This record gives sequence, C-alpha cells and structure tokens, in this order.
Amino acid sequence: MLAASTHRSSLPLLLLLLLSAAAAASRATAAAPPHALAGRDVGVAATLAPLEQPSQVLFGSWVDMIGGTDTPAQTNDRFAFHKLGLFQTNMNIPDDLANVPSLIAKIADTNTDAIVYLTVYPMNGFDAVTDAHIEELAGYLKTAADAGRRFMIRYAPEMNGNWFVYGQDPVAFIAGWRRFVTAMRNIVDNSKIAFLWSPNSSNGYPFVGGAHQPVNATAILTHLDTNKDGKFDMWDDPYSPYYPGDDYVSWTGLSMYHYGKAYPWVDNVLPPAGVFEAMLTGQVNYANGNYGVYNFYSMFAGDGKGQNVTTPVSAGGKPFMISETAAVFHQGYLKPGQSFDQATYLYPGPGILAIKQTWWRQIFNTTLLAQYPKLKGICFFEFRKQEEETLREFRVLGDHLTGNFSSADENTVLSAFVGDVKAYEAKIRWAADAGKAGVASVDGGSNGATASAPGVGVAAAAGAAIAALVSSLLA
Ligand SMILES: *[C@@H]1O[C@H](CO)[C@@H](O)[C@H](O)[C@H]1NC(C)=O
Ligand SMILES: *[C@@H]1O[C@H](CO)[C@@H](O)[C@H](O)[C@H]1NC(C)=O
Ligand SMILES: *[C@@H]1O[C@H](CO)[C@@H](O)[C@H](O)[C@H]1NC(C)=O
Ligand SMILES: *[C@@H]1O[C@H](CO)[C@@H](O)[C@H](O)[C@H]1NC(C)=O
Ligand SMILES: CC(=O)N[C@H]1CO[C@H](CO)[C@@H](O)[C@@H]1O
Repeated sequence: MLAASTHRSSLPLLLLLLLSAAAAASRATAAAPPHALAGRDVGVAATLAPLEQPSQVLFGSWVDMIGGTDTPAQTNDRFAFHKLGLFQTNMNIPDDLANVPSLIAKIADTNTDAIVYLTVYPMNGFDAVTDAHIEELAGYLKTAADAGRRFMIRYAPEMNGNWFVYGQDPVAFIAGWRRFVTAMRNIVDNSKIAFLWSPNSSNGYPFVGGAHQPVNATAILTHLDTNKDGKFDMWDDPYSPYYPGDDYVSWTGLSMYHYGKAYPWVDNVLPPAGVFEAMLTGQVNYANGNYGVYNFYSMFAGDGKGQNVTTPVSAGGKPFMISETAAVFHQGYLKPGQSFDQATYLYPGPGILAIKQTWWRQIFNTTLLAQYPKLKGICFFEFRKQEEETLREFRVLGDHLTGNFSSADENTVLSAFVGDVKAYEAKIRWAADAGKAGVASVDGGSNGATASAPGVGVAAAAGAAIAALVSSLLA
C-alpha cells in the first residue's frame, strides 16, 4: 500500500551510496533451473519453506527509512526488549536498483542477523523489467547472502488491486513473477531467500474506482470472472487467478488493515471483534460487514481448498505472512500540499491507543495463533502519512516525530505495544546479534562467517536438502 494510488505521495529516494559486485560475476553459484525444482514443495506441508521456523513467528517492522527519518537500529532502541527479526523496506525496479546496497546497509546497521524484507515494485510495469535488471538486483542480494544475510522478497504486491500500474493483469503478473523468481534463484543462495506472494486482503474486491481501473474486458471475462456469471464482482476469486504456482512461491501473505467503516476513512472507530480473522478467512456473513467469500488461509496455508473454490491452484501448506498491517488512526484533515502540523481536528473516537491495541490483540492472540499454525510472520506498517485529505498515523513503534498530533500518544502506544508483545517472547523469532560467537557475520560484521546464525538452522538444513535434491536431479 506504500506507493498506492496516484493521490498518495510518492517518497523521495536516497541516492546511491555504492555499487556492489556485478551481477554477471555472481552467477558463479549456479542453482537449478526452475523445472528441476518442480514439485519440491508441492503438497509437502511438513517441509519448511526458506526462512520458515517450525513454530516461531517472524516479527518485524516496515520502517519509514526512505522518506522519513527513522531507522531499523532506532526502532530496536525504542522497542528496547529484543531486536526485531525482520525489517521491511521497498524499491522500484528498475529505477531504484542502485539504492539497494544502502537499503541493506541500513538493516545491517542493527548489527543483527535480521532478515531484509524487500518489497520490489515494478512500478513501470513488467515489460520495463529486463533480465539484466533482475540480475543486477540478484547480484546485490547474492553479495549479502553469501555473507549470511537472509532475504524475504515480495515482488509486485497487491496485484489483485487496481491502484498499481501492474494491477489486475493476471497473465502479465504470472509471467513476470515466474521470470523474476527463476532469475533470482539462479543467482542467490536458495536457502537465504524466500519469495512472498502477497495480494491485498479481499474486502472490497474488485476494488472499483482505483487509479488504474482495468480496461481490458477480455482479460476480465477470461481470467477474473472466475465463476463465469458474466460479472466481475465479490463472488469472483480475488486470489487464484494471480497465483504463479507452488513451485514459484515460498511464502504467501496479505496486506491487512483496519481503516474504519467506509471511504473516505475519517472516522476513528474500534476494529470490531474478530475482524482480523474474518479478513484472513473471508467471512461474507460476518456481522460487521463483508470480508470476502474466499478463505485465503485455507487456500494457500491450509489444505489448498476453501469455500467457493472450484479448482484449487495450490496444494496449500505455505507459511503465511501478515505482509503489512496497521490499525489506522485518522489524526486530522490535511489538504494536499499542507504540512503535517497544519492538520485540523478530526474526532479521535475511542482514541489512538484503544484502536491500535484492539487490532494488535486480535493478532497477538494465543488461541488464534494456535488455530492458524502456518501464520509465521507479522510485519507492522510504520508510517505516518497523508492519504487523500487525511493525516494518518499507522505506527505503533513511533519514530521520534514531534508535533501536536504525535509524541505523547506515540509513547503511550509504544509502551502498551511492547507490554503486550512481551507475553509472546518465546513465540517470536528475534534477531540474533551479528557479533556474537557462533553467529555468522552478516554483511561483513565483526565476527568471522564460520557458523550459521541460531535463527537459520532449520532453513539452512532445508536449503541443504534442496541443494542435494537439485544436484541429484541435475546429475
Ligand atoms: C487483453 O487480455 C487478453 C487476455 O488476457 C489478452 O490476450 C490481450 O492481449 C489483452 N489486450 C490488451 C490490449 O492488452
Ligand atoms: C486493501 O485491503 C484493505 C483491507 O485490508 C481494504 O480496506 C482496502 O480497501 C484495500 N485497498 C487498498 C487500496 O488498500
Ligand atoms: C482470539 O482468537 C479466538 C479464535 O479465533 C477468538 O475467538 C477470540 O475472540 C480472539 N480474541 C481476541 C481478543 O481477538
Ligand atoms: C501546536 O499547535 C499550536 C496551536 O495550534 C501551534 O501554535 C504550534 O505551533 C503547534 N506545534 C507544533 C509542533 O506543531
Ligand atoms: C457457490 C458457493 O459455494 N457459494 C458459497 C460461497 O461462500 C459463501 C460464504 O461462505 C457461502 O455462503 C456460499 O454458499
């Protein structure tokens, strides 16, 4: 949702700091072509995907470190409990390729083995992304991965929406995704990289009125009118038409937000009880509204089946990531071009803490986590930004911004959040310090790269098993 529709401001980008090894040079570690990998994780729900932990949950933050002033290291300092296991950042391929080393460096600055969760937007469309662009990106990742860094890559997210130029075009999406994943896997150590396929949660599907309304009626009737009733509506499958296949996907996920009741999203209201689960599973008959009629969790993380699905596209068993999430607090009215401190009064309703805490308590919920054991990742969207004519506070971890609409509330929210997350200490996979004995030096940290980090044992073992399988297939 970061660079969503055109009226949402795009972020200025950092300049290039340095160039890494050329992509061509990084082809040395040849992996298998994708056909050799076919079937390696189909239907084997017991097999862990790269970066997946047997029972722990990855937990992290999408820090506003491009347009804002925050950093992953500062986030860890404020959180002041454990260090977060993953940090999300984003880029536009190809325009921002040169920034990638500096984005990785900001996460390496935490001096931990935190996963780099990189969202890659093909903001100029799939045709503008050449093999050379993908190889350049893979080259930067390979350099860091060879030093121990792990990557979660989310390519072309929210492809089922119409607010990105690449949206609602399943044929182009699947071809673009497969080409991307194939090229990356040929270059980057397969045990160090996971590919996260992540649509928008389906409440509101097919999201009429977006900036890039699909105009190709043939594509809609051929691919998106899945129940073939001649209409493109909420009864059509919002996920399956875009699924590139189990062989090309390591993790699945959704963007999941609480905005409030209805557009234009200015009312501060509590998330209704159970709304998070309603989004995850698609509960049209849910008392508080329509949360879709397709059960994402069962279709991709469960057994592959689900209500209204006639032909499953996945065998299921994929780890599930809450790819980006927040309960939005609408802070004030703000006209385009105004600065944040010019925002004018909006009724706070139950207040920022109650709104946010109600939401995160639906996620950090022992019963729910036990009921959905493939829920293996949570990433909070940590931005304060203008959307439409509203100043919106998405964050729970704050970032030292001061002003009339932030600091006091932020501290209250932050301490309540830390307090609640502490109860899940053992359930969460925290980052390990990169400098500690026995932990690989990630990106050239102080310690020698002699052992793998504690957090990657299982993934590394799975990677080794895959490598063995691949060599036997190629032999
Ligand atoms: C419209 O979609 C159909 C089906 O996906 C495709 O074959 C055709 O090339 C598309 N037309 C345009 C103009 O994009
Ligand atoms: C995406 O999903 C959210 C719910 O998580 C929904 O409120 C929203 O309308 C969808 N679209 C956008 C642009 O966020
Ligand atoms: C926790 O999850 C369970 C199972 O989905 C649900 O019944 C319960 O209401 C949830 N609690 C909260 C606080 O959301
Ligand atoms: C806070 O609001 C007061 C009164 O509206 C204004 O004078 C002051 O400049 C504002 N401070 C900040 C930091 O925005
Ligand atoms: C045709 C069909 O199976 N429709 C079902 C789709 O899912 C909703 C919500 O569970 C059911 O009410 C429909 O019967």
